[in-house]
Amino acid sequence: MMKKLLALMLSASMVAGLTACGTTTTEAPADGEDSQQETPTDEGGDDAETPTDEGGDDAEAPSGDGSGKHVFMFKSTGNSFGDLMFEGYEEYMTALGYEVEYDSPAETTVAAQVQMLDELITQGVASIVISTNGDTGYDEVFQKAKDAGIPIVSIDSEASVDYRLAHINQAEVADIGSYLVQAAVLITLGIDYPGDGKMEETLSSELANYSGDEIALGVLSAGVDTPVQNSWIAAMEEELAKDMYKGKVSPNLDKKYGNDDPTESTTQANAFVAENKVDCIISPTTVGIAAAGQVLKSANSEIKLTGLGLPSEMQSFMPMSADDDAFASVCPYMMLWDVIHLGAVAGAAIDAAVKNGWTGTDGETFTMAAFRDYPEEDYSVYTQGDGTFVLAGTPYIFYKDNMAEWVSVL
Ligand code: RAM
Repeated sequence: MMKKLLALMLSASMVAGLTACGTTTTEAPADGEDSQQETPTDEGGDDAETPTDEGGDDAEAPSGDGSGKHVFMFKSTGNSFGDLMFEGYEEYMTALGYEVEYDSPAETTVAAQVQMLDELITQGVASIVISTNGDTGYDEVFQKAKDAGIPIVSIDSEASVDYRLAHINQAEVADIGSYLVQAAVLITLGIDYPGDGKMEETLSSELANYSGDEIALGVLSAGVDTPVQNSWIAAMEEELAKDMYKGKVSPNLDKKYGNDDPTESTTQANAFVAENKVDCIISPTTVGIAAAGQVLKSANSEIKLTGLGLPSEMQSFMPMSADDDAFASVCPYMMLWDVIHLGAVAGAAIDAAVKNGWTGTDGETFTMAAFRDYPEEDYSVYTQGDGTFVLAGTPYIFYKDNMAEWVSVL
């Protein structure tokens, strides 16, 4: 089940990495050599060249001309992660001639998103891509969209399976949970990133010889109800239930919630420092990890940090060169995925829905045109639990060997 974690180098190796990591749900491109492919912009808006014309197998007749406003809604404004997803979505969609709009509420709440959605649906938008703030509370407004024939695709944080066509999954939830715990324990043990695919085996042999105090991990999350962070925390708890951790690492995560707000996240990170009960904080949110980085650095704390972060926001808290001592920084290594590409995949799904009748049903496929360094690729819909998903990528590890390359990208 475990997919490979990649310490990713830019351009050619990005394509090669994705090819190597093709999964049963995402078809790998036929060949990986075409790292210089142009973005959809360069193909022009000519219908004959759009990915939709290559068709999914069971695509129906085009359901519309795609005119109107295509909305991308993140959890709230002021979050670079959302901005970067929108950057990818916008670039992909505008290259195909669509009109797009970035609409996110100021507050990271369900109510704020619902109110904004209601207004947009009344205006008659053409489609919605959304990262939600909660599991419940959207039924009425999503039903209104459904009645109006407005397709909904969720990204980053899931929307209800009853109303979305599919969820664009950044990477496997179980993998993210496992990697974060493994990284946090390795970091607590003072072990540098051991290399792609080597975290679990390194950890298992290190823990077998470990006889020190039980290691305690903290989590600085986003909102208490945020679907995506909660799914990752559940996956972390499953990882901690594995035999290799028994008696060595506490199965109980000390959880605090900063609500994806820099000030609240700083308060919660300060609480970790004041309580001084955990060895390492895992922050599965770009807002939380950056706030914790600042707090731990300023306090000169012995508590270490890992999680999901944007290289551009973490450069003061991470090693920036292969010669650096990773443990001189509060966060020796961390993870994320290509957020810009993720947003573009949502654009390709919307394009397929609008032009080609793609409904996000199990087994359906859509073709995404070449985008930046990524060659043209087919994405297949798969089912997990009650819902359908499209897998956009693989988690990447950011560490001293590649941080300098990535700070200007993500
Ligand atoms: C934050 C958001 C988002 C999450 C990323 C990693 O910016 O909470 O939901 O996926 O971090």
